[in-house]
Amino acid sequence: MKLEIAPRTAAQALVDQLVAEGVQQVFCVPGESYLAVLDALRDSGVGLTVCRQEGGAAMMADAYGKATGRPGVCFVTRGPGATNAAAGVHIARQDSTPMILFVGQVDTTVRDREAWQEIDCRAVFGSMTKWTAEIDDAARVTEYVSRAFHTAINGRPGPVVLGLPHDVLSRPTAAARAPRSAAAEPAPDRTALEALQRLLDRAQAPMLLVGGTRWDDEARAGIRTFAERFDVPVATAYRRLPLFDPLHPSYAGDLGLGANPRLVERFATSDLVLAVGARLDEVTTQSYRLFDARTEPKRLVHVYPGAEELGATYPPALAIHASPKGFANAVAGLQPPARPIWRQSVGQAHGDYLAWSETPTAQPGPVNLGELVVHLRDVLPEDAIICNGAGNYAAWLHRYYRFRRLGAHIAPTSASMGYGVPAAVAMQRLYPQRRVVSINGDGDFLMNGQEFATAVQYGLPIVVVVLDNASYGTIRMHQEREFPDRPVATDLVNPDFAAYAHAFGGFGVTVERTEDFPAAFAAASAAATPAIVHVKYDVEAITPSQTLSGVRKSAVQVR
Ligand SMILES: Cc1ncc(C[n+]2csc(CCOP(=O)(O)OP(=O)(O)O)c2C)c(N)n1
Repeated sequence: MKLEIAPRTAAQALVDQLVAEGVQQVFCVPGESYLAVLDALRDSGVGLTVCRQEGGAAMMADAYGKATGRPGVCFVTRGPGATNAAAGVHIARQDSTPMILFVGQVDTTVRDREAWQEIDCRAVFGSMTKWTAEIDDAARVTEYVSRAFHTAINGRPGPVVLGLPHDVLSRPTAAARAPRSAAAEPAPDRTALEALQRLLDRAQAPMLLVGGTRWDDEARAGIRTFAERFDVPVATAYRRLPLFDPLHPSYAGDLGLGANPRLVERFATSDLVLAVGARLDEVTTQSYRLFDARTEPKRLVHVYPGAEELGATYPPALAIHASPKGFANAVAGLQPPARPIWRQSVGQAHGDYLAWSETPTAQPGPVNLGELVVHLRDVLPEDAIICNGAGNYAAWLHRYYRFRRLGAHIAPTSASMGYGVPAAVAMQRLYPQRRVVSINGDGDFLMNGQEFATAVQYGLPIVVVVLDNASYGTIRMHQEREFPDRPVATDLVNPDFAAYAHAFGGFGVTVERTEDFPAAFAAASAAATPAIVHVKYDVEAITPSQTLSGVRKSAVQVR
């Protein structure tokens, strides 16, 4: 008997392919341009989070991609929706996050007339994505969606944008489901492993640097074993802290903004840097000063899953095209020297890290952000997820918090403000049982604070900490360095953030002294609703190691 299969529309085929790809949750702001997809999503079983601004929706998709390693999916309408979403696409690009942004587009019949809200997706997103296209033929919808998934997850992961012309979405299609995509795991070949063994045999002071995406527990454990067998100190790249357990005796710290000078010095004197998965971005390389591109590449081994990135920042002594997992499995066959001469440096490196991160520095004013972070470190469970955006406040978090599990920290390496609230919403949607904490500056928070309404709508008990110094503090710091005593455009007059939480239907509390934070945080955590802890602190406390007036004074002295 021949089975009659009712023809699906292109929109239904698209959603069916999302199901085939195992998508659990998509993020959107609705638009009349893609109603057929929304209708198909309604009964699909795929979770749907409706957001208040497309920038927030796209950041949620990025956070989903960071946490799961599978593409975060976001749907927005054309012109104004797509341009709002661009903020999240740029993050996914810089952060190597797999993500797919679907843009409801004008009818194919009116295209290129600059029809209402029409946007040229290829021109607008071309430089930010791995691939941008439009699906003009209903018969090929599955092919396009499947390719989008393969492109987003393979090599160096990143964002894909697919335009969905309105008229195509309602057309019938016979397109069959494609199999679920899986990323290829490139592994080093024998020649590369032999060359690496020779370099390790000759090394006097090797260092391991881990970063980038495409990590899972297996790859992380494999690299930990390698570090233990070779007794190599391990550092994490900027905002990739959870890639290595900070309390493991091989951990040496992170190469972020305001990195431990002793760690930077350790890299400067290392004769073999094995960078695994890290793109060697500007922050991690300490403004490209970690290596001298002309003289020092002989000490760099760059291991990266995307072949096109090898040699892109520095010409390495040895380039290995491998994913973290492919590399971690292969190096199990390498032999450490019988008695590595660098052994004692591991203990020193970990000691330097502990000394740097254990006890907060003294701060001006009644609130010490370091003490707040240490409190969170003490009370939060290991599987808590911390989300944040950008601002100097994050320096305390990076330095004093201890991210002990993969995925425990979700934050943009592109240092885009406004990320902490949407990311927390996405994480709590994905992991209802885990504690999710969003840490924000005051400027940072209001860039996407509207997504607090999304948290209320879905009953997500996220705890949002707003660190309010009434300033775009980071920029004020740079101002004092470059134009001392001439602040401009950096003072902020803020709302009462606790009242903001109440107005949205959440819980809110204000803190003005370090000693009041534990009770306020506990009350916020106990609330059945999303909560905001509004912390007011002195802008003088501008970094863990410098005051604002100290920055100004040094700048004046230099002049
Ligand atoms: C979307 C975006 N816009 C602008 C910037 C530039 N920028 C970096 S930090 C910063 C100020 C952050 O202020 P706040 O959130 O209050 O944190 P603070 O620096 O005071 O700790 C700005 C404007 C950015 N990184 N991202």
